[in-house]
Amino acid sequence: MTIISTRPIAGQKAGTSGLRRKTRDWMAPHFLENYVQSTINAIGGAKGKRFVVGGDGRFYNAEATQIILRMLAANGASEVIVGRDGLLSTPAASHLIRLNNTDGGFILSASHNPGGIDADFGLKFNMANGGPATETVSDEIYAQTTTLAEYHIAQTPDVDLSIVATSDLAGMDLKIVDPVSDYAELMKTLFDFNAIQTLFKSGFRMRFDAMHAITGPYAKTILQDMLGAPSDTVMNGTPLVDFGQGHPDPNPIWAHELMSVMTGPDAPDFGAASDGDGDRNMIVGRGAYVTPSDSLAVLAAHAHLAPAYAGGLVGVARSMPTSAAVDRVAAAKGIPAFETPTGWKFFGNLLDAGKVTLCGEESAGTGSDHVREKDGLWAVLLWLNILAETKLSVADLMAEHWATYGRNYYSRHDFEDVPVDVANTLMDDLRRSLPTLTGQSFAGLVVGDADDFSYDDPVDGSRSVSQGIRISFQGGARVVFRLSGTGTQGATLRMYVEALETDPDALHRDPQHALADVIKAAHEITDLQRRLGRDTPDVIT
Ligand code: VG1
Ligand code: CO
Repeated sequence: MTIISTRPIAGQKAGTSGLRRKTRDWMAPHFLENYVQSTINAIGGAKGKRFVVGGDGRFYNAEATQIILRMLAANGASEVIVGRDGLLSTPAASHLIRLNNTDGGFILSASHNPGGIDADFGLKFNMANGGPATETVSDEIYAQTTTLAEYHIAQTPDVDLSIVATSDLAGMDLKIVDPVSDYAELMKTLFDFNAIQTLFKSGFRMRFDAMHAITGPYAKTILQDMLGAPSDTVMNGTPLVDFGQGHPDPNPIWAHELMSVMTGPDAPDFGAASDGDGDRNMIVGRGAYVTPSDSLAVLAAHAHLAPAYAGGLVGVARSMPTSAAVDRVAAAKGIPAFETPTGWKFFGNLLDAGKVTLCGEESAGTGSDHVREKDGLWAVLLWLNILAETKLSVADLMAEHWATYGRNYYSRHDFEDVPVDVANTLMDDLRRSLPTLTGQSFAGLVVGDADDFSYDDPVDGSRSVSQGIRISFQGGARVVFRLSGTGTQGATLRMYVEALETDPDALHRDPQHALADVIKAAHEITDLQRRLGRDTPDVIT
């Protein structure tokens, strides 16, 4: 055991989901060690505590896992449960923390960000409830990084993590577990596996794009081995350290390989994709892409068809930029709908307090109270369970949903790699203009209300401010602006547009056309073209 002197490294402040930086930054002397020790200090030390460790398998996952294990041992942890080869999807890690009643877990992931030595790496700490560190704990971790003077590490050789076994690392119990099996067992308790098996037996075909990331082994085990889907169901199913040079973000742009299968001749009935760490999902039917906000609403409307949710939902929650489609379902069911800031850490308290069963975000994250993270494969299985019960196609299910609740046309436009000062000035100016926006007209739309979203947590009373600017127009349309908190280069401006349509003859339009006026108004309000020097987004979801 040695104590290494170190100095604070500037800027180790977590964003929306843990700390994400360029991989080479993490590989620089003391960078990872400082952050891990600061996390340990922030939670009052590791002595006698038990943790889960695992990551999405990206470049540096293996090396970083070894360092974290040696540091936990040197800080006196009594036991670490680690996924074989240092691998765990984010939802599987959340489940293992809860299943084993550990004190928390370290998840090595930069999620949907690309992987590789010249790409991104990340680390986040999850707490004993299995959920991401709250804002309060995240702030404490950051405070620790600014004063850190030393860290503890065991000087031991690398552990062989390739075999499921129990061993000892410098006095700490080390349990290497299969990354998939406990998670797969949990899924079996939530869904009607027989009904889904019957669906596949009847000739129902699906493609699951693991995008060369962590869900490959999970999807193969659950969909193909347990549920009997054909062996060509999972595509890009072998995790690679650079995700095959791809961008493991499940949206129509980055999952274009799946999209072309689903819109091509002889398309399967159902398509899905997941992200780098397995917590996101994209859902697409034959020729029918499902917007994540709509997916959340459909799941809320039909969750009772799956055994775990047969008793109904106690409530639902969505992040603020997510469309209000799920609110309409909640209203019809007479259950509460909560609106939180972006990021899963805000759902944890609501789930722990039993106020909500289902939650989701427009960025393709959906989850329930079965873990404390969003969960990609879980969402896919709930969809399959619903399709098995309703016997409807995805397109028909969507048509039925919109006919019942109306359609919240929705789209997110991302402007990436914007100079940080340009992005900040745009947001500051917008914020300053808020008091005068109401009543003004842009592209023919009159502003009804405009504010900078802040959230008062109904469980612990904490307040989070400046969580995105929302501007609603008379007639129900709205636009939201916020800056991404997961990027590692420049700023990403996210513009979220939404408009409710209830006219039965106008439910099947192209969202970009249906939203054209709102998009135009949003550009006018921010003077976007002049400020960014362009008006075409990099990514449209
Ligand atoms: C993005 C998404 C947000 C999500 C977060 C982490 O954050 O918008 O909804 O919770 O990523 O997801 P931001 O700050 O870039 O908008 V993951 O799957 O990247 O851990
Ligand atoms: Co993710």
